[in-house]
Amino acid sequence: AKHYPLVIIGGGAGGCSVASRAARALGAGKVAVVEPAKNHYYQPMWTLVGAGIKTVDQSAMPMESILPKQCDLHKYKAVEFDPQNNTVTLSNGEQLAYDYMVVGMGIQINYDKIKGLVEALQQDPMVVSNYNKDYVLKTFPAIKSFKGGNAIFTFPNTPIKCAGAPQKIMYLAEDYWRKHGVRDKVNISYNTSLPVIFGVKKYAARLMEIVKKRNINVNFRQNLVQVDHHNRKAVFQLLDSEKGETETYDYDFLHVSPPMSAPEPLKNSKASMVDAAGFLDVHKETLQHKTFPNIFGIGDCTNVPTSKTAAAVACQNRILFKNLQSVMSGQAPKSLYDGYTSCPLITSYSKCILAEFDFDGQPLETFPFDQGKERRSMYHMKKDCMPQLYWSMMMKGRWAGPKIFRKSMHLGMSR
Ligand code: FAD
Ligand code: UQ1
Repeated sequence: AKHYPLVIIGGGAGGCSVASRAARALGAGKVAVVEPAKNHYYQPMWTLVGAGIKTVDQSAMPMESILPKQCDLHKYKAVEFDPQNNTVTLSNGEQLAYDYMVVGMGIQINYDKIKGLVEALQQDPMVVSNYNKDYVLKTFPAIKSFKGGNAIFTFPNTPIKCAGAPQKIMYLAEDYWRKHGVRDKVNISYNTSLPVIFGVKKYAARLMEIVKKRNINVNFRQNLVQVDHHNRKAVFQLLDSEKGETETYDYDFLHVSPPMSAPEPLKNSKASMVDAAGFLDVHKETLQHKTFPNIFGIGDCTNVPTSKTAAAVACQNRILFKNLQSVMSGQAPKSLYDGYTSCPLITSYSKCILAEFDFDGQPLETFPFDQGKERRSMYHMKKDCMPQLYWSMMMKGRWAGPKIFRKSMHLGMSR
């Protein structure tokens, strides 16, 4: 097995930002990145792609061009972990040995868990989904060509990345239909597995006002289980029904947020590597593995109990790397993560609520005004500033989240 001081699994938001910091500190040939994908995608842009505001090409960069040159890129999947022997096996059969490993494999998307969905996504132009680089291309044409009827937006019965995304596209579509004279003919439903519209009280209250004002039906505890695109019917399991009842809706437009799970290679790994659900089992504050001190985890593939976002990864990458350096030099990890995460809840083609909060669901807002209000400034921040910040700072290992701004804008009075 080829040996590296540091092996990083995944070249996404977490893997790439950590790789950049590590390459700078350790130099050439010391860091391996295992990543099969041709492109790195800035997925937060896909909401805007679905609304026709950006193109998928704007969200993509060739993997080679974005990962630091000093890293060795292995263009294969990690398929098997052996943390007792500090090795990982790749899909070409090769093994890599490591002193330290960072796992940032993201979360797995499972469209195939919903009966009939893959066929519907492939064959029905009105069944769309922003959670995939190909299906997101269908969203705006469907919104544009929609002439009325039932429009349904779903939220699955699993943890997902960017818990706001299933409803952001709904607000954008609603705004589009209103501006183009079809809103009167559209009946909009948000069918969510959750018992609330959003996990943080402050923002949930504002969103409930918005859905009421804009005449959107919210159906709680309903989970999409089947799509019959021939008859344009969508079947939802009623999660609070003891008899396992379902409700069938006719749809004319359907945006699906798919069920997700821990990545297969983690789920299949030896028990001590992951928690019961298959997510990498790390300390939520230090991001160090609970059983294997030479392993760290970042982003969507870990069991850190916060909302899975790129904004969370922004904070985590610096904390992780500082702790990795401490452990490498024989010290205890000292840098602690507070759970910071953020969800820019776009509510129209010109407005956004910038939700920011911590492990306890307490708002942790950067700007010195109420971010629970819909604002044009926050829309432009999301649309124009964030992509820049992501590509030119975060991917270079030079962005650790907005904490420094939060502190200065609140005159040092914020956490
Ligand atoms: P990813 O960035 O997904 O990277 C994981 C990488 O691991 C991928 O490159 C993948 O190819 C690779 N990989 C997978 N399996 C293997 C394997 N077996 N071996 C090796 N490599 C592997 N976040 C926000 O902050 N704000 C938003 O507004 C926002 N909106 C979103 C909207 C949508 C539609 C989507 C889909 C996501 C959104 N997110 C948003 C979430 C954000 O994109 C993720 O939380 C973030 O990318 C997580 O980073 P990560 O490194 O954990 O995973
Ligand atoms: C952020 O840092 C980040 O990572 C680059 C995001 O991902 C796209 C975000 O959506 C947000 C909101 C932040 C937080 C940054 C500021 C300036 C509030």
